[in-house]
Amino acid sequence: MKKIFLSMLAAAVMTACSSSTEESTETVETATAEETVVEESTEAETEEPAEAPAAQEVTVELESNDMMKFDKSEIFVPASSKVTLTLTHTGKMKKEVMGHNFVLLAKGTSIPDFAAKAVAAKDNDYIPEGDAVIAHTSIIGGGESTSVTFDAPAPGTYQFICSFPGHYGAMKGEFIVE
Ligand SMILES: [Cu+2]
Repeated sequence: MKKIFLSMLAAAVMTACSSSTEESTETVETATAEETVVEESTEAETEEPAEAPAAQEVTVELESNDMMKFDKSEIFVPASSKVTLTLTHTGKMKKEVMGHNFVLLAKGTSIPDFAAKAVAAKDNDYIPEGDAVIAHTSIIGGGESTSVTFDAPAPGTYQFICSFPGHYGAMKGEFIVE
């Protein structure tokens, strides 16, 4: 059974990499050792034809829920990287009631002051005007997800919150660029 699955994987890899038979063979050999390697190799090889990006691209998955919680209190990214953060709301409640966003605050921003201004910015996804925000997503409700891509700020420790009214006390964490 496992052999059949691996051959199917191998076939998929061969199809994906029809440009190079040698590379495909290598990937298949690795696959017998560890199946997860196959996925990574396939991704890496399908991305090869594209131009090499100047900045390292990293993806961050952040979950939120009906319990008013993020699933991470610390997020680490490398310096000078391009970050794509995907926020998912795993709950069921509507965004008007239990909406969440991800807001990365500039250094030196007072969270309570920012949150107080955010309450008045409902029409702008609870993002008040000004330069206190490095990046943010829109507000989402249960079952939804949203992404934002931004350049990592200078190395250091930053704070992120959900700026939905009343949420920042429970929904906050550190965003660390290293
Ligand atoms: Cu929230």
